[in-house]
Amino acid sequence: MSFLAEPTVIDSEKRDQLDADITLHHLRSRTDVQTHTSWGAPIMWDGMFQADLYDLKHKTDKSSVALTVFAVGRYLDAYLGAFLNSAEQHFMVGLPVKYYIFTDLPEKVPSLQLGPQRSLEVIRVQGHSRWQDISMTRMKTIADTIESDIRHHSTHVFCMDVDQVFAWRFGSEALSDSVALLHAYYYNSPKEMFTYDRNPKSSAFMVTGDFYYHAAVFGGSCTSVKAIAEACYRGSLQDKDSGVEALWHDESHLNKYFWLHRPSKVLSPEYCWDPVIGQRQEIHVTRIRWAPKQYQALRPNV
Ligand code: 5GW
Ligand code: MN
Repeated sequence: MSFLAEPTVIDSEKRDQLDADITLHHLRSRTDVQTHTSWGAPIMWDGMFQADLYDLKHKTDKSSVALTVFAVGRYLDAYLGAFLNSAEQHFMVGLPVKYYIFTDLPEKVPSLQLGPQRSLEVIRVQGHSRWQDISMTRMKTIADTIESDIRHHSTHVFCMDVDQVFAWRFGSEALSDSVALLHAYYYNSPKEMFTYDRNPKSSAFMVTGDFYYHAAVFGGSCTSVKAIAEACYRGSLQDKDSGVEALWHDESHLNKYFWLHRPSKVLSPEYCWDPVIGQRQEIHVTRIRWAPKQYQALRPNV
């Protein structure tokens, strides 16, 4: 209808200008690191983007973000409070955010003072005695929840491990159709070092790839993340039938998926850094930090 046409035109012009500004900024920046993949996806490093331009773009686009996290068994007490409190400070501030907490202990989810336009939903899941089974059903749970709930509330989804803490802006510059994270231990390594699944019997089997991605953070549009989660779940089901299990479980399947369907945006290891590695010249900020591992104390016997 004609009375709608005019504002739409202005909006799309504004949006094109914003996209142009954002791209221009990318071109000017960082010469010490790789800022684009061979297929043209940006690799996000501090200094190569202007945060307020992304925020303006995503507010104009009415982007909203779901954050899914599993806190099963002892991981809840150990990590969830610090994860959520720090997410309130740093994750997608200024955009609507909905947390989805999957746990076998809903009554133990810490209460939290949420900022405006931020909400939290707790969803009960079964605790399995074998982590491999939790891990496998995690992808199915994510896909099912995107279909039944998330896609009605949010335009984008991030899926994260709980054993980490936000320490700096993790903002709208991280949003894209499909988003993968460079693993802090492999972003600098020669490809031969990547720990892909090398078992030809596994559906996650691969020989070469682009990068080694870390499964602790991935995301994208609802449609893309649902497809990612479904493919990983299918892969692990197929492996179960073949009597094998991928070397790094979800992470192996995720790496296979992103090899076949390359991500539209890649996050530098700033977005999930292990402080144990120490100082590196190219790491100017650490946006998420791994919490210290406490495998002995926290994991069920596997
Ligand atoms: C993980 C490994 C062995 C046994 C149990 C678990 C486990 C993982 C668990 O008992 N409870 C749980 O909530 N998780 C979820 O899976 C957490 O969100 C956790 O961050 C994620 C991946 O497991 P991590 O963090 O132990 O795996 P790594 O690869 O980061 O060491
Ligand atoms: Mn973890």
